[in-house]
Amino acid sequence: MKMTSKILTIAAGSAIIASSLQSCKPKDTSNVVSGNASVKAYVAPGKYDEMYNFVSGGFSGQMSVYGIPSGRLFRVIPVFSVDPEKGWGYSEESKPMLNTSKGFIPWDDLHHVQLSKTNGDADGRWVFGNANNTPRVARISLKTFRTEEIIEIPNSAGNHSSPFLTENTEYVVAGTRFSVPSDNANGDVPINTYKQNFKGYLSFISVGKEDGKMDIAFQLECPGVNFDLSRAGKGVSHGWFFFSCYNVEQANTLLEVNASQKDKDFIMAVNWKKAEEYIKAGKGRKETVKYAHNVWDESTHSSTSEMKNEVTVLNVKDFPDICYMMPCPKSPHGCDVDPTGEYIVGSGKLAALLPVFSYSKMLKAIESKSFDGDYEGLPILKYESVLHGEVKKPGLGPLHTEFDAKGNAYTSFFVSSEIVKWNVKELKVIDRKPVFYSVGHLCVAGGDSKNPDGKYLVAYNKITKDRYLPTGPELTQSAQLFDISGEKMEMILDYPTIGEPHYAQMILADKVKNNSTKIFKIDENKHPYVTKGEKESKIVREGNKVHVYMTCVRSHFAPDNIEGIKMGDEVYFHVTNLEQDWDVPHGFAIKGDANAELLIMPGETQTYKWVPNGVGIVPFYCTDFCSALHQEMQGYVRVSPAGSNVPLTWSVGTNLPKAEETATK
Ligand code: RUQ
Ligand code: CUA
Repeated sequence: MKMTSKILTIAAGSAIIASSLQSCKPKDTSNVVSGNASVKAYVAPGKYDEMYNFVSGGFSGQMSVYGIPSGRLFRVIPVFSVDPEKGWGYSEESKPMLNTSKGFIPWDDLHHVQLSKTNGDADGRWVFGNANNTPRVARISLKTFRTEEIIEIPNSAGNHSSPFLTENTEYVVAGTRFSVPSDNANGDVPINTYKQNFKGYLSFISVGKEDGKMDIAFQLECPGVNFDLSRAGKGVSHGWFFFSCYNVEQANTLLEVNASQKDKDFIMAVNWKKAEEYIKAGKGRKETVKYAHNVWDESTHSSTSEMKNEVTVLNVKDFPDICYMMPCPKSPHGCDVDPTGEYIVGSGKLAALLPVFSYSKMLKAIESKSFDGDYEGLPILKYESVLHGEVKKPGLGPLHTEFDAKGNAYTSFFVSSEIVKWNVKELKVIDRKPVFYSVGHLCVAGGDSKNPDGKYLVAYNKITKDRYLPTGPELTQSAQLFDISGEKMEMILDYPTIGEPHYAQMILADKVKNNSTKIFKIDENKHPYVTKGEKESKIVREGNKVHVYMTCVRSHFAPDNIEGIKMGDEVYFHVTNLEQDWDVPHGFAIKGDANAELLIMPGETQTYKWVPNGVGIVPFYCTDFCSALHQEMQGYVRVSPAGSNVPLTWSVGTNLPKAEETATK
């Protein structure tokens, strides 16, 4: 009886919290884009956009590429989820990219993107993305707009706090959302032993200067909190990282109530340069773990997956000068650092103010040991001694903040559905604009860098009820574009998005567009099954494995008639696209097969694995409209019963000898 009433009290409490977290819908939805403001978002047909916008797809697991200011969608880049449209996860070459320590995983949840940086500014080389479900980080090339590398993260569960980059892309950093027992500990423990057994790990993934190759340099073992979001220090604070932490109560059930007990949670300041020194001095311990490292190689047009089994861990409790806790009001979510690196903004979802911390005050507080006890051995800095100041009554439900180059900050407010512009030094609100509705992240051009481009801001809204034509029970999410070049923000465009965009980043198109790959040179194709000319096309049988060395060019495949395939065979179509012209992919698909198409770029070889599922004639065709004679781009395979003696023959342009024999009989 007692138990029930306790549960009821908790449930009632959570209902109150939940209802106060519902967003309120602004009243005026009609006059959003006023006058001729939308002219500013107009990019005439045939003209290029000023910016590339890389947008996370949330539960789609992919990343999309938009033009700004037009809001035009250019491409969806498959990252963590299979994509039948592009054969990602279906071609033999791409399957290893989705391999993990638990085998092939076809899906994930991509929340955050971050562009690679040099000297604190986006350099246009790569964009990184996180897998929130099965912890992984991906690196995407901005030459090919393809995922080039995926690394799994051990000792983690729910990689939400990721990927965050240091000023020169020295590291991509990832914090675990769920604390869990470490991978090599006995995980078969009661869940209510959380406080003894569960740990929170931060992973520092090094990035190759030239090739971008990732490797887990070290991990920090921290108290069992939930890491939420983070930014690296920059400029003066380069060498530090700032992570928002919630659930410092270390609750393991009904977190919406139990992780909101304390008046303040923490922002954890991490001196990663110090941690690096300890690692170099051999202070880390080696731990046996298992994680996949998958790399795409553009010279072979294939990927490999390697299983790794060791990681170096530093327990921060043993090194008390690495981590310091800064108290931050009520469940901080966003944790953002201004362009100078001096100010750190914490956004407490349940707080009625925005605290701004000062890096130089933090250093002084550390030096003078201005501590307020400790959290599991980590010094807690006094709130007042690290605080620059508070923005009072900024709005309800602050989530994320980005910056312009004029000393202003822009914060998204989920509950009050608005973007608020305020001055970082003076902590004064300058402007506020409603968004429709319930904004999550926002993105200012270069807004997390040392030299923001300013000019544009995009709000990513979770709810669009009554804003667009209804599409059944699920409605699209939206992006709303603002011109922020003036004192007041002006909404200039509103458009639907795909997936569930969380975060996005923008980069000047000029930093990317001229490096974009147009074709792959066929002479440089090192795929083991490449066919460099139509005359070289052939079929090789090795037992029940049949390798078809096939070419395609407008508008035929070679060979396009194949006989002698038998039930029980495993057929590999290695299709080389001989085109050397920009934007002439060919597709390849087979009737009645449980596979997706291949989409083969000019100069590339991709492999389709086919296990015939019936005797008879099976057609295949090109799926990408490649010429006026695209519809003619097709062929046949004859499948005979197992053990039959139909010889293996192939041809293009002539009839198979066998067929002629039969005809003259
Ligand atoms: S989160 S809406 Cu997954 Cu980046 Cu804040
Ligand atoms: Cu090739 Cu259509």
